[in-house]
Amino acid sequence: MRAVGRDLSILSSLIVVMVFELERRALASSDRRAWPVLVGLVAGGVALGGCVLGENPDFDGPALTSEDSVETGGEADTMQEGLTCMGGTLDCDDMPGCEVSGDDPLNCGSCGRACEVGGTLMACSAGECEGSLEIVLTEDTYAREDQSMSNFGGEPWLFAVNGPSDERTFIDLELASTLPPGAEIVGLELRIVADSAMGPLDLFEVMSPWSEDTLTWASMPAMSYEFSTMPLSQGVNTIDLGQLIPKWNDSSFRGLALLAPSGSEATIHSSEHMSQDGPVAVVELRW
Ligand SMILES: [Ca+2]
Ligand SMILES: [Ca+2]
Repeated sequence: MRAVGRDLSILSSLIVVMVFELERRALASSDRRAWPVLVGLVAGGVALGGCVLGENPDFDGPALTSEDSVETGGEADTMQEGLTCMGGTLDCDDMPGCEVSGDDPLNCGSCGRACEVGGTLMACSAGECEGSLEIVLTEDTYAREDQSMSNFGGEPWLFAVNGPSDERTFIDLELASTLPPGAEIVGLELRIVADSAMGPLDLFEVMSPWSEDTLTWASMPAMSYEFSTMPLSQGVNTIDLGQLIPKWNDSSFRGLALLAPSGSEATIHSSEHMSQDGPVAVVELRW
């Protein structure tokens, strides 16, 4: 295209020279036969001039073509020409043109950057991956006051009871191993299934390490203040934990404790329950 543009430029220049020469002769000789030729050459020169490909003064490379402009929304593509794709589009192959759209989940923000987590392809918007992920929480147990040395980490239920003998549920929110590197958590919910529920539950942050295999009433981890109270009903319950999102950079944060206030009690499916509907974290991500 560069050669064609140069040839057209030379042809255009020749026509201009011829026009000036004929104009000079016509004016000098008053030869009327020269006027139609003159008018034709002027028209041809203008027409050819409109087709001559212009050079970009900011760009030391070949002229842009109208085809390039249409394809890329105003700018020609291709890195070898030193130009960038516009509107979030990307040039990911060897062919001219920015062929990848700005919301391609296989090339999100850069070529080959896929919005994939655990085999699931998420959405891409304006160069950022985003989507919702359900993470099964496998570390859960409860502690029972009247059996203070017993561990219940392998049982199919979690209990929260306020009575003569209290019971407290612990659920770890360990998400880091599942999240893509650099992912920002923008939404967080806990989903649990209750076989029975009477009254609300109080939510506490757990602030020291624990394991479902060893936790007992006598060795309960440290808990912070009660940060929320959730209503609970029989069946599926979803609790907004958005206020815990800043805790993900806090290394002392070790999950949730569910305590029953006076008069409340709940029976919840654990991760060991045979119906496989134990606690789940629903995480809204962006990265
Ligand atoms: Ca391309
Ligand atoms: Ca468990």
